[in-house]
Amino acid sequence: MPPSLTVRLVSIPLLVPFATRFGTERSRDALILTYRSKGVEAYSECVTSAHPGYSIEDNESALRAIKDRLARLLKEEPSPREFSRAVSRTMGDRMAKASVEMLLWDFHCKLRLSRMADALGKTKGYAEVGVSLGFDTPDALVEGVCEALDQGYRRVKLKIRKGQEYATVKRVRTTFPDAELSVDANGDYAPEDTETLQSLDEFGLAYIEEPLGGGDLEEHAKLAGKISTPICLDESIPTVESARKAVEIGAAKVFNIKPGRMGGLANALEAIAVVRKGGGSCWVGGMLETGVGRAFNIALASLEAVDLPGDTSPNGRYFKRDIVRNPFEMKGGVIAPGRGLGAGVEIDERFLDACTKEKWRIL
Ligand code: OSB
Ligand code: MG
Repeated sequence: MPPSLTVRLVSIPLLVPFATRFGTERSRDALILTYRSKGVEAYSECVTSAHPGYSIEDNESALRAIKDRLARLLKEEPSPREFSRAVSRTMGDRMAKASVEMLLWDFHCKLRLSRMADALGKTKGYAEVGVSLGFDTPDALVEGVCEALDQGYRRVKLKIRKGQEYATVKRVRTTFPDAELSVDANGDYAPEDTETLQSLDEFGLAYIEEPLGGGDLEEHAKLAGKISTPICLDESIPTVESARKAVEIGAAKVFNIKPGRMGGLANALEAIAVVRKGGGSCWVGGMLETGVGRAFNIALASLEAVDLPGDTSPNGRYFKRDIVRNPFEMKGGVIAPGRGLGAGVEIDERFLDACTKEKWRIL
């Protein structure tokens, strides 16, 4: 059989809505890629969603990039690193590129009978897990944090927005004086808001993620000199070069590494190496992925070089039912990466079909 590439748009309801600065997600609407060749079935997920917000990319732009420009590169079955180099000559579509790159990791690992976590580097054999809580009422947040701590999560991250940050964090910190807490602003603040951000210094947060909008590394470096809470970057480090610059100028001490945001796992690995060499810390973030994308994040998060708990919750936190037959389980705040070949995902074909809104045969 000749190689084939299928892309599906799936929609899976979230157990609870996830509210951020970019809006409220009630379902995970994802592109799932399937590649079949040489007796192997490989899978990946594009981290885009139905609407731009976190990124300028969305499912439509990613689908077009895959169809019109990226799929044809699969014909040579390049290694993920060869693919990554080839697509680095063009700008943009980093999430779309990442989805094809991760498909190639899964494919080549399965061909070579290796596991993703081992192929990526030295794995600890487990990923430390934290959780990201969306906007909610103060009472609901306190309940959410309590539940997360009981479940063993090693860090709880609260989404914050301008005007509500102080009261929110104060309430949670007062209730949980010893919890490992962080906040994520998704760029809701400007340099003029420095005093507001300074007001959070009293809460002993592990870090504040993406405080300033616009992705300006110089402004983050200036802010880092004015607040005692360490800065963590997410949206403003879409490339290895931006991560390198952020390390060099002291824009952040902590780095949220998302392979989907950075154009793939090869770039994510390079960014992790740059960060650690420069004395920074890193963890692996998430984008509410289905079990497919989650498996890649967890494999990466299990590497020795990743030194902080990431946003890699078990599937069951987000989905009543997922499109995989082997969801991750968290024990003692850690998750073991997939044991199967490649990313180790076993697809629940029937549920995948039931969740599929549209399907395109691309190769
Ligand atoms: O900023 O880390 C973010 C979800 C969607 C888009 C951006 C972010 C997030 C999260 C959720 O914080 C992380 C997760 O997948 O659990
Ligand atoms: Mg973030």
